[in-house]
Amino acid sequence: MSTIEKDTGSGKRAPGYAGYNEPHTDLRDWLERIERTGQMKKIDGADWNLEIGAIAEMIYHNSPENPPCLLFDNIPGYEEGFRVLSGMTNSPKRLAVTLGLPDADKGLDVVQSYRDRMKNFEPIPSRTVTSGAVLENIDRDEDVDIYKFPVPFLHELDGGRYVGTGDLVIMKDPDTDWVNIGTYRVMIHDKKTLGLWMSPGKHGRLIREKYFKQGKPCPVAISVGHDPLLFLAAGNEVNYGVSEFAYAGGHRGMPFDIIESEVHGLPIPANAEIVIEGEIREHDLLPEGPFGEWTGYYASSVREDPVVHIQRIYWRNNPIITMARPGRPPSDYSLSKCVIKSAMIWDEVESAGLPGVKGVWCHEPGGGRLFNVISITQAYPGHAKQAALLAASCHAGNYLGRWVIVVDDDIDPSNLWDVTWAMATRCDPDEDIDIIRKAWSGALDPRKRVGDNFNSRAIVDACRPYEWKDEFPPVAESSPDLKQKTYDKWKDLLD
Ligand SMILES: Cc1cc2nc3c(=O)[nH]c(=O)nc-3n(C[C@H](O)[C@H](O)[C@H](O)COP(=O)(O)O)c2cc1C
Ligand SMILES: [Mn+2]
Repeated sequence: MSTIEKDTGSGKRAPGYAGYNEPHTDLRDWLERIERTGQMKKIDGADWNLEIGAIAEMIYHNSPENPPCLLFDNIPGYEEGFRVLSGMTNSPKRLAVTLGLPDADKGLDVVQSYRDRMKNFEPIPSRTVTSGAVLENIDRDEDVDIYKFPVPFLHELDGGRYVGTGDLVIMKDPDTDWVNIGTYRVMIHDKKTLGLWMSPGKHGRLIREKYFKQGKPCPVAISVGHDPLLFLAAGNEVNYGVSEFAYAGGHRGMPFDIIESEVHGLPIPANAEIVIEGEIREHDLLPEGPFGEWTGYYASSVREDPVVHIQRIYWRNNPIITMARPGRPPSDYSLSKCVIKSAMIWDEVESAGLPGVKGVWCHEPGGGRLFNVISITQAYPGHAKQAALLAASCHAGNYLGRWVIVVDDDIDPSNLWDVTWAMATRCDPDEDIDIIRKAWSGALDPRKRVGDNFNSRAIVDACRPYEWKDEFPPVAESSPDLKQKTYDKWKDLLD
């Protein structure tokens, strides 16, 4: 195992948490580092049928500041070593390790250092190699049996076992060869057939539509166990046309190694744990869902969806499924979602020219999408509205949003006390709330009926009105100076 290593001199990475200056090589190396920091809990003997899901839910609902990740082993009915990992990136400390950022106690610390990195960020394309641990075992055609792996049945009302939750769905655009990776849920229909649900507008769905239009099946590779850094890139909105491999490589400071898959030549991570390769055929349909989702509901109806026919399964010895169990928040990835989402929105609004951003936070009760707050130092008339509109409509903030709230820079956007106080006192609903109609939503929106993929957005200006902000009543709170003096005198009482 690596110990404290010298800086690679790339200049791109801050010294990572726990003394590592070099990126982890794969999920196993990452797990060793996490274990060393006391951030992992091993659980033996939990059943794939509902127990793994309920344990993860109950641990993450307790929501300590820095919860551990959970490594399930000795799953009844499966060989020792066939494991499931939950909550891989769901703490500020593990996010710091994963991204190679300085140690962090709070989500907003990670947002800040991610933001700093993005100022000089360059994507690094993947590198093709010919060997890697993922090739240790290859099941072909008739030997394929997805039930070989301890796939959890996660929530009581689910329509099946979901092998893909914290997954990477890898596809190639037939026109440009752009490789997209998205995290989309994957349900087992039978040992060789899977359901794959991609909401309209998601890049994987757009790519699938191109193949279908050309009358061709859509090739797909699905990694269901891998480096958590790839999961962070795949599960959040990287811009159209940018490969998530390159985006994750940019954060890593070096390329990800990929191997071309046997049947379709798709790039699969060389050190992935389990990768499924197959094709989606337009007219082979089976009912997909329901599935307990991140909004906290079983919102999408059961639909007939094109299935994935599995042609290969590549897997490492003693493979690990990386699971991300959605459900009523907090879930085993909701904090991670909020942090990355906040950082991406911050980056995008600044790239679009917005000055004066002090912080962005996408709150966990809104699953990192439905209740987002941006704080700014107001500098000109209309600045707050510009911030709200950009945060609501940039790529990272657009899909299935609901509330965007702009606050002044004395308000901590991650503190719901602060935010509700600002909404309660600085916002006049008639003057300060606008509604955007017919925005991008989807089947998971619990407030919309089946088939209605639009929703509306409330744009809330909870800043002091710019035109009379200097006359706004002063805040009734002791000054920092008075607080300091009082503290110095009354230290024993106040500590
Ligand atoms: C754990 C997890 C599960 C997700 N499941 C789905 C899903 O089933 N379908 C979907 O359309 N998006 C899902 N998403 C959201 C997409 O991964 C996200 O929008 C991502 O940007 C999609 O990649 P794309 O932008 O390349 O389309 C999920 C995200 C996470 C983190
Ligand atoms: Mn994409």
